[in-house]
Formats: sequence, C-alpha cells, structure tokens
Amino acid sequence: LSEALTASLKTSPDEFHVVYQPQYDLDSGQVVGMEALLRWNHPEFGPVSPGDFVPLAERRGQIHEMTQQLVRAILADLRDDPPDMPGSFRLAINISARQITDSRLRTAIGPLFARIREIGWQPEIEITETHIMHLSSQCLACLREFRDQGVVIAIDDFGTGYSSLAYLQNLPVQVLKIDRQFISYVASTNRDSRIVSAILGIAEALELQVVAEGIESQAQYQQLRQLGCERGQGYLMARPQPWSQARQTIIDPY
Ligand code: G
Ligand code: G
Ligand code: MN
Ligand code: NA
Repeated sequence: LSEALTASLKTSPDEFHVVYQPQYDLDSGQVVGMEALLRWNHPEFGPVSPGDFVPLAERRGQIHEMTQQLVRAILADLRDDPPDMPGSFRLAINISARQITDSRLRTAIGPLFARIREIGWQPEIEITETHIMHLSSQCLACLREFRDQGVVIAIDDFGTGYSSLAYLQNLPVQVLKIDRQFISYVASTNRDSRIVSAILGIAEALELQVVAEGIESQAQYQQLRQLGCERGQGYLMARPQPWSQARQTIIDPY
C-alpha cells in the first residue's frame, strides 16, 4: 500500500479527491464553514481511509505531496465562483503537526488560501490536540505567523490529548473542536454532558470558539444547544460530501 501511495501521489492525481463536511451554527441552522477531508481511491485497493494513508504518507516523508493533491483538488472545486457567504465563512483543512515548520507547506497552501480569501472566506487549519501539545517553539512561531495572517487555527479532537490550561492559554488558537467521543453520549449520560459543559466553560474562559464534532442525533443536537454550544458538525446535518453537493448545503441550510 505504501508503494502504491508513493506511485499514486506522483502520477495519478485523479485518484485523489476532497469531500467537504459543512459546519453549522446550531441556533440558526446556517452553514458557517466547511471541513475539507482528503479521499484516496486506488484502482486496485479501492477507497483507502485517510486514517490509514495519512500516517503512511507521514512515515514515507510524503505529506507534502499529499497536501499538494489536497490543494489541487480543492482549487479545482472552487474554480467556479461558489455561493456568496458572509465573510466569517471558513474553509478548514487538516494539517499534520510535523508539516508546520516545513517551508514547503506555505508554498503549497499559499494559492489555496489566496483563493479562499478572494472568494471572501477565511482559511482555517485544524491540528490534532495530541500533536499540538508537543510543538516546538519553532512550530508555535509558525502557527503565530499563520494566525497573524488571518488564518483561523483550530485544535482538533479536543479532549483526547493532554492540554494544560496554562499551555492552551498561550497557544495561537481560536477554536476547540470537541472530539466526537464526548458527543456520542452527551444526551444520554450526565457524565458526558458535564464534560462537554466543562469544555464549554474552559473555552469561555479562554475566549475560544467551540465546535462539537460527530453530532448524529437530534437529541445530541438539542442537548448541545441547551448547553450553549454554538457550532457543530456531524452526520445528522450532513456527511462529508463532494463539492457539488456540499455547495448545495450552503444554499439550503439544515
Ligand atoms: O475523513 P475521515 O474521518 O476518514 O478522516 C480520518 C482522519 O484523517 C481525520 O483525523 C482527519 O483529520 C484526517 N484527514 C483527512 N483529510 C486529511 C488531510 O488532508 N490531511 C491530513 N493531515 N489529515 C487528514
Ligand atoms: O479527526 P477529524 O475530526 O479531522 O476527523 C473527521 C472525521 O470524522 C471524518 O473522517 C468524518 O468522516 C468523520 N465524521 C464526521 N461526522 C461524523 C459523525 O457524525 N459520526 C461519525 N462517526 N464520524 C463522523
Ligand atoms: Mn478535523
Ligand atoms: Na476530530
């Protein structure tokens, strides 16, 4: 598989495409952003999960080539002018922590972020919490640079890592994405409901925005709303989908 990935990244861009999962304001039901997720469909092996091929690309030193495919695919999707959205609309990509100090990252995503801004949207980067805790001061400086350029930075899978509050306070991030393991039982167990409340409290204290991930039921949606969670994404509202369908969710909200 690892050799197939190398070959495909080099010669078969068509095997890669991107799906988009809309993110919602839970009160208004409006789409307020999208998360781009890379897909690889190998002619022989079929669809390979990014959970499998991203670590492979990392191990083989091909994360940069992977990001190039991501950027190429998103730019192709955004070639035609997308629907008008408020300037706070965000398009997020997932970034591996070890890419952050790679100078090629900026070269690769520069044109994408330029296009996102041209449309009138804001670019966003998601980094997994477990990784964000181990960033060198050099990485943190790179993140600050992104933030200073108006890139929104989100901590992905929040609650699964070991962020200390002191550390969080000094990170150049604006968004916490609550990992879906806490959302699964938010409507059925007091414990998970209190954990989500606690995360919302931390976010408020640190002046961070919160996004709940993996909302799958109406009960979870309503519970999160009641707890004061402003944003969310999940299969209930929309699955990750090709751009042609995702753009329709902007026009017809949940
Ligand atoms: O889309 P799915 O839930 O299968 O994604 C599995 C994991 O792969 C998630 O943690 C997601 O963040 C990650 N992932 C998806 N697309 C990309 C990408 O373009 N780059 C990186 N680094 N990770 C991605
Ligand atoms: O780690 P990250 O948050 O980037 O992973 C996003 C992944 O979560 C995507 O692969 C996406 O397919 C998946 N996902 C999105 N919404 C839901 C959901 O409601 N339920 C489940 N089980 N997975 C989801
Ligand atoms: Mn993510
Ligand atoms: Na996540």
